[in-house]
Amino acid sequence: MRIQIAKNKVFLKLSRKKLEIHPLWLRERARLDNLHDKNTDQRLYDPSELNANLKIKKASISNGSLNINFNDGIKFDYEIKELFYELNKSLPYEKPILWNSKLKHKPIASYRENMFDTISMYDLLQNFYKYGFVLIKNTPADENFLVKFANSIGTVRPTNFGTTFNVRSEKNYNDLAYTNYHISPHTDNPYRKPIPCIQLLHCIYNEVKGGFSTVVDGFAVAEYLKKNHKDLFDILTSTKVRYRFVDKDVILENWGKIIELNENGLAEHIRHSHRLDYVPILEKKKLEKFYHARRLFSKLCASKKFELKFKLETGDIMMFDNYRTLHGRTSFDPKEGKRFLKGCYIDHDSTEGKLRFLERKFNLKWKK
Ligand SMILES: O=C(O)CCC(=O)C(=O)O
Ligand SMILES: [Fe+2]
Repeated sequence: MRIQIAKNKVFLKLSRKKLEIHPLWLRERARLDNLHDKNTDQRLYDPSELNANLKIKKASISNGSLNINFNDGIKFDYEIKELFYELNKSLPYEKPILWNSKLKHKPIASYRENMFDTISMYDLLQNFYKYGFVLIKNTPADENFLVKFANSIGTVRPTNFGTTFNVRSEKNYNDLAYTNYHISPHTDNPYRKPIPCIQLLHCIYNEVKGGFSTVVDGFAVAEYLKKNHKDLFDILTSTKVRYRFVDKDVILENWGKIIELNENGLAEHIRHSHRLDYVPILEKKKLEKFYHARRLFSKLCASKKFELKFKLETGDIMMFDNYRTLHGRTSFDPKEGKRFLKGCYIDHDSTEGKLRFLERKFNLKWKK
């Protein structure tokens, strides 16, 4: 990337193309005190009201900054690196590393008091984005701790299950999570609008013999399907399924694909909850294929190849991306002892916002 100036025009030279930078693009990035609020850095004017024919009167480059003199009297020195930062990366985290049950080292962090604004938290969050989950060991096994932890990253998102929810075997339950049943890999709450992004489960007690936790990289399963069963992959990426939750107080419903792709054809959102999904009525042949695809998807998720199984211990927090990682648990016998997890949700802007904050605080850049 290079900046060139010719006849009061500014050009950005990239490896394969050269483009002229629009004067308005520069002008609306001029952060002068009378144009931007000091506390918030927000604009104090509407850039749509700038003169549409704004011109650059004079441009020069010195010591990594681009100095522009506009014909409306505004002068500004732009730090070139900062001005084009989105060309290098727009997200503060690395690309996902797809994994299966052979994953050698689970992403694990050890909790320390006051770790929230430290490099350890930055590493923890990078791991969360790389693997779609992270285990935090040695946290205080106190029922109120989870909210404190989650709110130190971002903001807890309450649902009709409450600010937090109690995962333990109950007599009166409105979700199978609150039983002792085996629950195969699923994503949580695909019936909500919006669907909770990140789930945290904090182990207070796990005294039973069973009650193992499972996690699966949904993006890895999607990739496997794409490579080996493209027709089945295609049906899961194109059929919208209805998800529904019912209890005595509310009926929640939302539609979506089991594998949702982004504009680059990569999986960006997995929805799978075999206990509350309803595919709409379709041609029998199409349903035949859909059922084949869903059967295989479920089977792969619960297979030795993809499913990671381990036991949460008192004081562990498992934090996972509910748009990527499926989770479940094996059944347990509540007579053997207590099994009690505290759960809550946060959104992706919590983790992303925290990463950007830590990046700014420590002047960090993830290695490409
Ligand atoms: O009991 C568990 O380990 C997980 C239960 C579950 O699926 C949930 O709380 O969302
Ligand atoms: Fe769940």
